[in-house]
Amino acid sequence: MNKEFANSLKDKNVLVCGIAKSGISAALLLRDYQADVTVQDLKEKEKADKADIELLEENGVRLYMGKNPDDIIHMYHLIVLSPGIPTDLDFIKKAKEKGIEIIGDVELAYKLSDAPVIGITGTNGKTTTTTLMGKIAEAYNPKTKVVGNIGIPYCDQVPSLGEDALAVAELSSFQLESIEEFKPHVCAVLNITPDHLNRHHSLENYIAAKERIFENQTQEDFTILNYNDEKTRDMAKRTKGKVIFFSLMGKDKSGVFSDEKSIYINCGENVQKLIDIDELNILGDHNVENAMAAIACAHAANIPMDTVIEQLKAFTAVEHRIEYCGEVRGVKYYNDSKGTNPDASIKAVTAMKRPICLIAGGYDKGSDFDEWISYFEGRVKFVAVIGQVKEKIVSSLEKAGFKNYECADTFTQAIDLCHKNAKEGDCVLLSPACASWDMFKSYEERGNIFKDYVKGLK
Ligand code: UMA
Repeated sequence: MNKEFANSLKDKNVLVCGIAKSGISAALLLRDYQADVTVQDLKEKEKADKADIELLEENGVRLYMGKNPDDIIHMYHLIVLSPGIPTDLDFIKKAKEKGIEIIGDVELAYKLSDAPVIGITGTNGKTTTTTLMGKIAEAYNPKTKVVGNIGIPYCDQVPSLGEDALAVAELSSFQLESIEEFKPHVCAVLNITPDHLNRHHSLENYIAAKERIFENQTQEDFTILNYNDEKTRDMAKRTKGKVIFFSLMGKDKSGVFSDEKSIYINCGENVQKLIDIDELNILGDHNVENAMAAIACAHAANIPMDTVIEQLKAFTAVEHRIEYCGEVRGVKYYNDSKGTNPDASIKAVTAMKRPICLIAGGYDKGSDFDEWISYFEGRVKFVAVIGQVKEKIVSSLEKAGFKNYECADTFTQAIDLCHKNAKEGDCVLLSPACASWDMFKSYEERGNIFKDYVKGLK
């Protein structure tokens, strides 16, 4: 804990931006330290969740709603940003010029807690790896808390994060963009492919945000990197932490690596076989990588390999990530609502063992869809296209000569189209390659609606 920071909060004027999960959690934590807190949100008070507003008001939090806080920022000494607030907004630039401290919710939680952190980032696989790592860590230390982008605000768990606890944090580029002192003892960068380019403006900026995960590490700390991904391999040159690589089909047999059959570790002088790949209950090469990343993190955190192996064998798919939802008339249905970018969706498309009727589209994050479509041949037989990005996907499909698609006006209409086009032995896969924010609150909501609808088809 940064005691000086904690002590400075009493009666300090703090502005928290964003009144959703992270902002509410940060505001309440700041109230515990007797800060004078205002929360701000672009949405009007009438449109906000009533219970949220009541909770904040009961706790003495002031509200500023319906616009950006440009007119009031001069009143604050500290601004705490929710992850969804773009850091290049005018009021943030203005606040920086005035020398006002600006941090994100992850930095706030880190400053106010004592537990060591295992931090996991990357474009894809974060949620699966974090969940698996959480199970492994919890089996070793019951005081483990899983936090972050996974849907549990870090600030929520601060009261339980004493010295003897352990935080396993899923971290997005949005969250890492606004850290200061945040220093995970162990961190992993799983892979990098273009994502969130509308927020970060360039791939370089996106990578720079991700790399901040090891910015404060020293030689006492560990950086786990994917050897097969050129961009993460290159990060080894820039971290001060001790590097452990993980590698699918690792040729040099060092770090954590696999061959066709098994996963091994070699972090000393000898190679130890840990588990056969067919003993894992998660599908696809990308999940072998996720398992290897968690093994490397566990090794760095001194967790015995027996515990790791036991948890690896028990672990099953994470909700919304190539989640099997059942069979209707010989057609299998899979929910991969967490496939929110082209690369994640490629992982799902290539993991399927049957011809695919695919539901794709959603909020436009500035992604390019050409490479994603190049994986369709011999795999995807029909696409139902939805959402704000519809026209962009259609033009990529046409360019690739893929004709068997239809556009749908609603999400359930897209499911119906796939249901109609699928034959016995096929599968229907929701793996949109896009965020959900144009039609849904979150990818969880999209995935749950899909699962409920599929139940109805049965
Ligand atoms: N808002 C403004 N001004 C703006 C933008 C947003 O006032 O310019 C307001 C919105 O009106 C809304 C609030 O900010 O009321 C939303 O804040 P938020 O987007 O930070 O939402 P939270 O519910 O706090 O969720 C955030 C993460 N969301 C994002 O990063 C977009 C959640 O990640 C995370 O689980 C949660 O904190 C807890 O840590 C979700 C996500 O989609 C899963 N992440 C992206 C991803 O994985 O690709 C990065």
